[in-house]
Amino acid sequence: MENIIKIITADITQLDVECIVNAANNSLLGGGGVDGAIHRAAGPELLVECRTLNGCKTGEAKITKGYNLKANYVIHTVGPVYTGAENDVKMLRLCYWNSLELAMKNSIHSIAFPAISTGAYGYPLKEATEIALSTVVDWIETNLDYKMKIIFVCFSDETTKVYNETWILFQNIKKT
Ligand code: AR6
Repeated sequence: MENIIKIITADITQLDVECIVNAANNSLLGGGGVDGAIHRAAGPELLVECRTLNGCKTGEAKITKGYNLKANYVIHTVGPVYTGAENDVKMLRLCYWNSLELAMKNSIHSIAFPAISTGAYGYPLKEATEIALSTVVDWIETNLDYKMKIIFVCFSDETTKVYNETWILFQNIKKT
């Protein structure tokens, strides 16, 4: 599992992978945070294509080209605005799951995720990280015949620390 999943500190817009995931909003017409950074780096054509998609429901995912990005594709997914309700978990899980399904459907074999919902949408980082890691591991185990390299891109050392700690914890739980 270690060579399939990687945790790094980076700006997701600079990555040389087939596909990066955008933590977007329901309009898919851009915003702040990682969404704003992706639109700036991809250039205005990304917004033109996004306008044709008729938005995106929370937990769902839609794909566009990457334009000026090194990545060929952007998968836009919409995380939940954190409320503390049980449905948040379900929605955040769906973001990772549906992004991976869509990537596979498009024959993509490398994908980079930001920490969806943990910025403007207020999801507590530790909880969101547990959901991100467990969902991706479940997906890999469900699709063992499909080769997918998954990179978790943390935007700060603090986030990376939480991801690494959660990953170690997770490995220990799996072993017992
Ligand atoms: N590379 C990687 N991660 C980043 C980058 C980057 N360039 N920039 C920020 N992050 P957020 P959300 C991290 O707020 O919580 C937008 O306005 C950031 O540090 O981007 O899902 C949308 O349009 C945090 O850990 O997304 C929506 O309205 C993580 O990305 C709303 O924000 C997510 O933070 C979505 O909120």
